[in-house]
Order: sequence, then structure tokens, then C-alpha cells
Amino acid sequence: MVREFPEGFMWGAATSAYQCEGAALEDGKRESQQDVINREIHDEYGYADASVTADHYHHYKEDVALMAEMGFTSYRFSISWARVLPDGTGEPNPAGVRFYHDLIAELRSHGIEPVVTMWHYDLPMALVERYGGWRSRQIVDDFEYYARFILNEYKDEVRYWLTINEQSIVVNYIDRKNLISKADYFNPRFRYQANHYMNLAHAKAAIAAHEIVEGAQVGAALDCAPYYPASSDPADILAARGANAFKNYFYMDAYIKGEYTPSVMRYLERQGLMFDIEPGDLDLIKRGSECFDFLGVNYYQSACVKAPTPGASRRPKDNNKTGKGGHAVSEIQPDLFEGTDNPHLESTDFSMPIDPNGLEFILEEINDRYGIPVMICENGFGGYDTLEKDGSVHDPYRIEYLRAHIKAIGRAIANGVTVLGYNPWSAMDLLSTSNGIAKRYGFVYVDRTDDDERECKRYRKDSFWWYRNVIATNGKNL
Ligand code: BGP
Repeated sequence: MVREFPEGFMWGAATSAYQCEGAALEDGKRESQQDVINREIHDEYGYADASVTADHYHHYKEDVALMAEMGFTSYRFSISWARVLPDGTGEPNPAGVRFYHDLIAELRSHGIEPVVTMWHYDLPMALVERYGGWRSRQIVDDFEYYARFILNEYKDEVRYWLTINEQSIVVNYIDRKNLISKADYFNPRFRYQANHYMNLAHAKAAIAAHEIVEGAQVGAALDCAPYYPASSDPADILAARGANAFKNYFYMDAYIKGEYTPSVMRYLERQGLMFDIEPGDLDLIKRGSECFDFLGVNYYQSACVKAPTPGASRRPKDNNKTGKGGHAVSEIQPDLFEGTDNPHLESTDFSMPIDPNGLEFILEEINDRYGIPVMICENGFGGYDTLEKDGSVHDPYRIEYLRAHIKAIGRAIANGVTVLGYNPWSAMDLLSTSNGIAKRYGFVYVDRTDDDERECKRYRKDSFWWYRNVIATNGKNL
């Protein structure tokens, strides 16, 4: 079924600051924790660090021109906290603040709606050094300070605001997304306490956005992977129910209903993982939910689980670091679920199962459960691309992936879901969170490798021309 998308449907793409900007220490920007984390990834695996990435800071005009050529009507990007407030709070950095004014002006001049993420993994190092980032409740007030600063600064230019990117990923991979001590890593409660602070910070930022920005549309971008049961064994089905509650609804319920999911709270208590809640906290989370207008859905893959092996201890999912396919280590959550491969799905070289139906599934679940609009804030195919001698890049795998997922969105819309727009990952090639530059997602090829920064020249991939036609026909020609 090919369906025409609603009028005004936003077509664009997404990026995040530390993954595309580069200029990590330029014009007054100070380090973010991602600058440090990616240096460590470089030293361990040889992948590029975050110092140059796609050099978007210097190529932004060209990048926006390419977006305009594809016909974008939206562009999701994040503001680098450490670029606008190098010390995390206090004095702003005028050059950093100006960069985002310039970028937004460039977008607006081409009729592209900016969708801004406040925080996409890159906490200023100043806050990490001062009190350990999400380790301290102080971060809640500092996040609000930063949010109010950028809201006031860009209030006349930006209507769509996302507070936090992929909170559940930050919680589940707390040591990969944050610089934390060994002691905190081995403190099992740490990640849930940090999650609580994120909920408070999100609520404060959402409330501030509604207060400061006229007509603000506020949300957060969540990783939304549906968890399927491995079999019709009721124990597997119960495990899938538990996984969906634990990995998805625990976050959505806090944002959208302003409540903590009862079964997850009981589970955390049983496991000795319960976090501290101070008087007034739950009220703040509730008030934040009243300012939640849409959910940002980041969808790459579904997951499959079975009943947990008794006595098994926690095991995080491990990303495929080699890019050579094969089995990726699956996740175990003690006494709740155990991840397993789904034999019905093909996977990418980086072991991501490809499942467009899963996108329809999660969109319809979200709508039936919460009845709020969604915006696709990420979706995409990460793989190896080859730049041909004539400057072309043939990426039929990416086209196939995106086409199937856009069709799934069409089916969800036909089933009553309000989808505001589609912002796949990513506008141009950029730094992967775990596989450097080698794993590419962009419509635009950036000519550099993990070892050689070259000039970061831009080339249009086949998917560029294909997406341009999709947008021109509002999703009719897929
Ligand atoms: C999401 C993140 C992005 C992005 C994407 C692809 O989880 O929000 O920042 O990188 O995943 O993942 P990766 O880069 O690991 O392939």
C-alpha cells in the first residue's frame, strides 16, 4: 500500500551536535563528555574521535543547501551545551550562540523547520568534573538553567523542542554515554537515580518551554524498540510484556502520563534498585507531562526476548564493533527477560535486525496507549558505502530500508496514528556512536575515513535523489 501522507507532513533528517559538527575546541567551545569518550573509543577500536567528524560547523551552509535541494521541510539537530555554555552554567559563549542563530536562519531561509534537541549525550565536561554529571541532583537545576538560556535565546526561531535524546539508552548504557566512576558503574541503583534526575530535568525544561516559547511543541526523543516474545510459550510472552514495560513504557509513562509504571517500580524494589524520590518530585513529573505535546520516536530495530534463565545476572546488549555481521551479545535483565535472536529477520552488517513492521507496531501501540502525536526523529540504515570514481555512491540497501519503513509509517497513519514528520538518521554521514565514520547513515556522503580527515567533501548518494523524489511527491513515489 502506498498512501499519500497528510498535507504539511514534515520531511527531513536528523543529526546531533557532537556527531556532525567537529570544531570540538573552536570559537570558545569547551569539551563535552563525548569528546573524551570518543577519544577513548578511538584509542581502543581505532574509530575516529569527535574532533572533526563531518566538519558541519564549517560546512553548515553547504549542508543546508543540500537539505534544501532534497526538499526538506524539517531538520532535527541538537545544540551543543558546551558550545553555548562552555562551563555548563554561567557565561555564554557568543560565537557558539551565534552559530545556532546562523544555522537556524539558513534553515528558515530555505523553509526548513528546525527541530531542536537540547541534550544529545554531550554533557559539558565542566559539569562532569564539578559533580559527576547525572550523578548529582544539581544537574536538574543546571539543565533547567541551560534550557531556559537556549529557549530565551532562540524562542522566536524554534517551535519544536526535544529535551533529551534516548533517555532509556542513556540509562541502559550509562557507562558508555557518560563518564562515570567504576564505583558508580557497579552501584546497581545509580542508573535509576540518574533516570529520576533526567525525568526531573526534562519536566523543568518542558515547563520552561511552554512558558517561554509561544506555540511551543515539546517532546523528547526515545529509542522505541518493540519487544517480541520468542515463542507462544506464555512464559516468553510474559517476558516480552515485562521487557516492553521496562524498556519502553517506564520512560513513556513518565513523560506522557507523569507517572512511574507500577510493575516496573515493583520490579526495581524487588531487585534492590529503587531510587530516592524527594517530596515534590512526583508532582513536578506530573506537571511536566502536561507540557508534553509529541513523542519523538527513534526506531531502528525490534528486539526479541524469552523467559529469563533463573539466576542469570544482568548483561547489557553489546553493539557489534566489527561490522562483519554475526550474532551480537543480547541483553539479560534478571528475573524479567533474556534477549535472543529473531530468526525471522535479516540483519545489517552491524547486527541490527531489519523490521519495518516493528515500526508500525510501536507507532500503533503508542497511539492506542497515549493518543498523542509522534514525530519520527530517527530511523536509518548504517552500513558501508563506497564512493565511486565518478563521485556517485550506490546505496540500494539504504533506499530499500527507508522505503519499507516509510510504508510502515503510511500503514500506521491509516490506522489512526498522528505522525508529524519523518526525520531519518542522518542528513549527512557523521560519527556513529560506536562504529566511527565507517558506519554511514547519510543521504550525503562525507569524504573522510576514520584515519584520514581529508577535506570532508560532500557527494550525493543514490538515496539522496530517491529521497528528493519521495519528498516531492509527499510520499507517493517510493
Ligand atoms: C541513536 C542515537 C544516535 C545515532 C543512532 C545510530 O541511538 O540517538 O545518536 O548515532 O542511534 O546509532 P549508531 O551510531 O551507534 O549506529
